[in-house]
Amino acid sequence: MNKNVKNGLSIMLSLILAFMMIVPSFAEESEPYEYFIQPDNDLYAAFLMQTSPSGIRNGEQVVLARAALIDELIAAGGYNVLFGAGVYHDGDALCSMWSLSAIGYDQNYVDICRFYSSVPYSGTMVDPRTGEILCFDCNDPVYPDLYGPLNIPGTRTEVVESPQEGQTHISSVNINDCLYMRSLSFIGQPECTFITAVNCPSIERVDVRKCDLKNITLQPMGYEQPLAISVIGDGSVGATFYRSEMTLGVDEDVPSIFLGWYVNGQRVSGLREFCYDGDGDIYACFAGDVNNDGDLNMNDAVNISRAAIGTRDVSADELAIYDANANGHIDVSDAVIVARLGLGL
Ligand SMILES: [Ca+2]
Ligand SMILES: [Ca+2]
Repeated sequence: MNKNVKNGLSIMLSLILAFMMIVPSFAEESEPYEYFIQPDNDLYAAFLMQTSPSGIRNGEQVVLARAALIDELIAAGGYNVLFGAGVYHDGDALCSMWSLSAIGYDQNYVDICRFYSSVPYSGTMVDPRTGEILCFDCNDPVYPDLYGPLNIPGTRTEVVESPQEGQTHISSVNINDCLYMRSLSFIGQPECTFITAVNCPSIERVDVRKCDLKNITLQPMGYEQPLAISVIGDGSVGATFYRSEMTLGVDEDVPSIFLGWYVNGQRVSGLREFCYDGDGDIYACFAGDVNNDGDLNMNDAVNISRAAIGTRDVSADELAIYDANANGHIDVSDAVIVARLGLGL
């Protein structure tokens, strides 16, 4: 081959190689920068963008809570607040609340989903005995109010830590298909009605209580099928799980009439708290067994139907037992709920 042709080919090859090496880096730069692996990035960003009824985004709530503490420290005087540490724009997926880990180079994920941020600062004090000036470092937490559902299914997250009791207006929690999740805790959030943690084979600890939970679906370590816990009538439930032991409970501040736990229309326990090792559907009933015979069946459904059409008198005290969907009145849909439970549907 002609030497000039060879040289030409070599130069072309070099140029192609150089181009191939450069193009991916251009491509990377042209993509929007994502700090977390997917789907974590999009799901946590979406949570931070949710707003309160007054239009404040969750990300802003974090920044406002931090700013309030910083103002307080400045007003008190004598403290050096380390501004900037962990403060990010609310629209960013990166937020000072989350605890982060990395897998490989630049593959960040939220390992602990927690609901507080913190403000680092330093100060000085005088030792009362020696008069010596001592320096100290502090890191005070702030607990922002947060709104809307927490939907993080399929993420790499390993732990969900509970907010402080009464801290948030979070309405539901979905951590389905979180294969690395080890622990879920969610306690005392009064707006939260629904928690689902299906296909979470690594979960060895669950503690969900004292919310307003109407439905809890769990499939933690060792469960081949999910366990679905639902409320009938006006009440709320909780569940705790550690390794193989599942305990179901009725929240304390619910009305005093608790009929019991029902499976396929039959009462399996009348205790407010009890250990349960089954899966499938179980119902915490505050309503339904209107003839008080321990079962939910067509007899109850017929009695509720009669009350709904006015051919059976129901006193004000009895209303709660008939009102299966807890909407404040008796109608045919209450009868349908009880009939379906009685038939195991
Ligand atoms: Ca009955
Ligand atoms: Ca009703």
